[in-house]
Amino acid sequence: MKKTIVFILVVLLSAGMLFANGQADKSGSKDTKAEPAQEQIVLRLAETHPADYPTTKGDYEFARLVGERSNGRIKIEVYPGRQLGEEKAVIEQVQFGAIDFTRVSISPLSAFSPNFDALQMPYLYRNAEHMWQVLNSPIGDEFLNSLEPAGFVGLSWFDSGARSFYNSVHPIKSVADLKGLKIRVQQSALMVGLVEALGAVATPMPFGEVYSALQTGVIDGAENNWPSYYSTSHYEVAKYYTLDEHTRVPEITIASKITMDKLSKEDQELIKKAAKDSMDFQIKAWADYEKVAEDAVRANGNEIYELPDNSAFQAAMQPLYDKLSPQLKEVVAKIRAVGK
Ligand code: GTR
Repeated sequence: MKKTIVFILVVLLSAGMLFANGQADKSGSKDTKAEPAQEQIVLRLAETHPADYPTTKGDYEFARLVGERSNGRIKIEVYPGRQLGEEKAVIEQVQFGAIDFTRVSISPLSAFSPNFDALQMPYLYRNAEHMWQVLNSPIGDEFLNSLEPAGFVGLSWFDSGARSFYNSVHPIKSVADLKGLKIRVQQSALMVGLVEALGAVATPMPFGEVYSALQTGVIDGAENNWPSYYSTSHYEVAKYYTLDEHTRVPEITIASKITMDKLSKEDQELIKKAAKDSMDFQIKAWADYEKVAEDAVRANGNEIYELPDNSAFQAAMQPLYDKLSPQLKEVVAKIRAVGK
């Protein structure tokens, strides 16, 4: 009896295998003879952060969704850790189609599309929720679409928390404490103006050069969110961190317009949707890592100063608002009105 069952099982299993092989052969011959397989499209995405950083995790999720929804026909290769260059140089390459996608901070992007300054003004948002209300409103989409004349297709937003100052000289407890400090900023005119408005000396510099500049004393400090302060190890060489939260600067994923124009309308839509659908994943990864970073920096014994009141910082930055063009002033007013 047992033997008979085993025999039947073996027969069934081999039949199953034959069937599976048959299927493979069938689809194989279908691909190669009747209808040639569609060619795989391989696209590259540049990311400044390392592979385990939350924005990079968001990039991988975007790539995964595109791969899954196109049945592997469109492959997005993510290059983390500045392998394809520093942000400004990467944006230039995306502009002329040498790199297909990048995830960047909107600060360096504003050199290519100056309206983006309106989205990263100091103390613009009441809190994180307000920023997300804006980005998820038609205003957010208008910003994404506004990149086309500069040669980009804006795809999606990622979280980047709030940026604050850190330095290796002394705790910053008031605007006066910033006076004369050499502070690294992203390659953005607005960020230069922001640091100068506080009486410090702005030093624009690519992200990857900041650690050694801090270590060798070329600069006294920089500004960033918890995850970047931690993941870059800047916290090891600049131990004073003041939570002034001067800006919330959204991260953005952009595509080269040259790349997108070569794709079918359906593929363009698939990519746009996948990018938007990767946002929740990144926002969750961000929240998790922000906590990990803060805990690690505090455990390291860094001196963290929580400003009881940031009104003096806010007042010092008013000249930046006064300098905005009438159009951007209007956009700022629209942003402020969201959720009120
Ligand atoms: C980070 C941001 C990076 C880069 C960096 C910088 O917060 O995620 O894309 O812009 O700041 O300060 O250069």
